[in-house]
Amino acid sequence: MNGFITLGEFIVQRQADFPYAKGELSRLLSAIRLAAKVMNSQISKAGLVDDILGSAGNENIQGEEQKKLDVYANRLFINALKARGEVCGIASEEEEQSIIFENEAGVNGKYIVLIDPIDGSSNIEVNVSIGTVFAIYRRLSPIGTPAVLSDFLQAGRKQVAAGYVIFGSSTMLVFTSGNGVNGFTYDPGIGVFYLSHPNMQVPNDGKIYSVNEGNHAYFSPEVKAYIDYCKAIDIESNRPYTGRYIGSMIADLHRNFLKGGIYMYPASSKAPNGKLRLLYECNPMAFLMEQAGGKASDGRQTILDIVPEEIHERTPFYAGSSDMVDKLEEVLAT
Ligand code: P6P
Repeated sequence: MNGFITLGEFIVQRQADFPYAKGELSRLLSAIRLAAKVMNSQISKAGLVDDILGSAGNENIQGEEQKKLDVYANRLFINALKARGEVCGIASEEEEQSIIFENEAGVNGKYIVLIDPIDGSSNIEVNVSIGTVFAIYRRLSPIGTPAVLSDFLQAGRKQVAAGYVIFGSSTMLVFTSGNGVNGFTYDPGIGVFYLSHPNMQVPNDGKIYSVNEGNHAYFSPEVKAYIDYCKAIDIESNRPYTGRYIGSMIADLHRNFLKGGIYMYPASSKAPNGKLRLLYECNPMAFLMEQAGGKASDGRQTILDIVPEEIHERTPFYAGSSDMVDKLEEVLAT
């Protein structure tokens, strides 16, 4: 373990890394840390507590069945962030409209948070890793006024921090504030996140590709060509690659951070803009990827340069080892 540095100590030590922050950003991250601990406690006994398993009986804005865990996690993270008073507004996958905090602390909050409270929530029923993804921006509108839509629709390049919590064989919080990526593993016996993966770097190349091949018939010829490339025999370029698709983006991407590889959720005739949401899934993961030496693309351009037009917009998404994303873009351009 790297010298038993806790997440809290790390934030204090690296306070200077947080642009313009005089402790606000660290208080924001501590709210996420607290919510992650509560989530860990609930998820680790999911089979025993029936108030977080199964359907919530309604659909979210995406038209997807909302799980009880989605609803639980959404309220938990929103309440934890609101209580810290640094946030003027939150956009969540589970909320049709963005949430604007109009109390005194809210209108004076300097930060906007976009969050997918639980990505891959249906996996909890089969004990597969799930996770939370968040992106943090400084507001554009004047402090002292309620946040407005343009505060939320900033390009990913403007993020001041981003991260994810993966609830897997262990619970980890991985985040960046623009100075590299660091991973912290949770010790539930002590209730502390310890620095376990300092300065995470994505291998430039890899042997693993992740895509739902059940959608193959709906992919474009170019996407099919890249998948065929991954499966073709070529000893010199280490192919065929290994196929791994967990059905949980965070778990697939976490593996890419550590072992290299490419995760793909392409556009298809079924999903012309892909499935994943730009603001609170793709942008934070793209920021982390680039900070760790990887790449994230929509197939033509880097994800972080896309200027959003609406909160819940989707984008095709390819992320992982830079050489693999480069090759994908080359094949898609043919
Ligand atoms: P499909 C989970 O719903 C998610 O957003 C990602 O975590 C995951 O990679 C993908 O969708 C799975 O979608 O269509 O392959 O089942």
